[in-house]
Amino acid sequence: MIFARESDILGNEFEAMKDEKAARLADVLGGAERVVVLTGAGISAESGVPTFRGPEGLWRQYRAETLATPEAFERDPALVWQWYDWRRGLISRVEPNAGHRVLAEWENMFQSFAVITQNVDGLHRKAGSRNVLELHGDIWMTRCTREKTVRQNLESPLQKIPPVCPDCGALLRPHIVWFGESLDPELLDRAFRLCGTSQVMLVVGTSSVVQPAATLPFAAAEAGAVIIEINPERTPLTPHADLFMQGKAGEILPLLDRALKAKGPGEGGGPRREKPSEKG
Ligand code: BJW
Repeated sequence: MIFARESDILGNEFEAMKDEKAARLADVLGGAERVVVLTGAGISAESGVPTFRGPEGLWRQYRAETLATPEAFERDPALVWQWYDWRRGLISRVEPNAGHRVLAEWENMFQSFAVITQNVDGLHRKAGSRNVLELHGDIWMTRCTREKTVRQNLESPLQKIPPVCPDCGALLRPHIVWFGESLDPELLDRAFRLCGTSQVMLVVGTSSVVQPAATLPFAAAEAGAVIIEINPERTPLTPHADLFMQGKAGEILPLLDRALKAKGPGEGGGPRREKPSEKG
């Protein structure tokens, strides 16, 4: 009994601490006009899409380097497509969660609001976000390996693996950025510009290890933005974040949303980046 009560108290204290942090974050956010969010696989975890590097990570079963490289595709396109076909099937059956929905709603609450995502699952757009930069591509798009034509392909499961171009018969590949490949330079440039002009940057559900996405929060911080990280685990970014909200995106973002709405409209002057009062 004593243990149960003690853990209750600890639980309540933890919740109170979270609420207090959420209120502080709402102050920061409420005063901002330009907000940018960087998301990773963690934001889709509560929708049922496995992350890459967590305990449930895809690459526990399938080695990343076996599947997500141009060399792997050259060696065995059917294997790589089987992996994507499986993921497309899984993604087609899931829905955006509360985290995606809050971010979609926030697009209407700030003068400038953008989501930069490393995810290829399309769940931000499905939740209603319109200003989304998909840095690593889109799992529903294919690219002809000969003509480079990019097309939407919603077929799931795929009739033919590996699929071929309807125009020229060459092999199609997923329109996704694999290891060792460059990101779309225009898109990346836009992402860096957004980070360089934002007052607040939220970094949600990413392990912050894959470049160049992992550099974006540093660019934002350099330009004076307040960096808020949301993740159940600490990451290489955590020591550099101004505020770290430890927890799941689908819980923390609605908590922040409630705190923001309880606070009412902000003055919009923009938060100032004091040298991190709290880290981690
Ligand atoms: C929750 C949660 C919940 C759980 N709520 N959170 C040496 C140094 C620097 C760079 C390099 C280097 N060697 C090579 C490179 C470059 C390489 C790189 O960064 N490698 C590192 C791994 C070292 N990068 C590239 O190759 C990029 N291209 C490039 O840089 O070109 C120039 C160049 C080339 C070569 C050498 C040098 C320069 C391209 C990167 C493309 C990444 N593509 C992938 C695969 C796409 C396949 C697909 O999706 O189908 O994109 S990799 C994979 O990682 C995927 C993801 O978008 C990306 C990021 O992962 P993410 O989103 O962070 O997921 P996880 O699983 O890692 O983390 C999930 C997080 O969520 C965890 O923190 C959890 O705690 C958390 N979480 N539940 C909130 N409920």
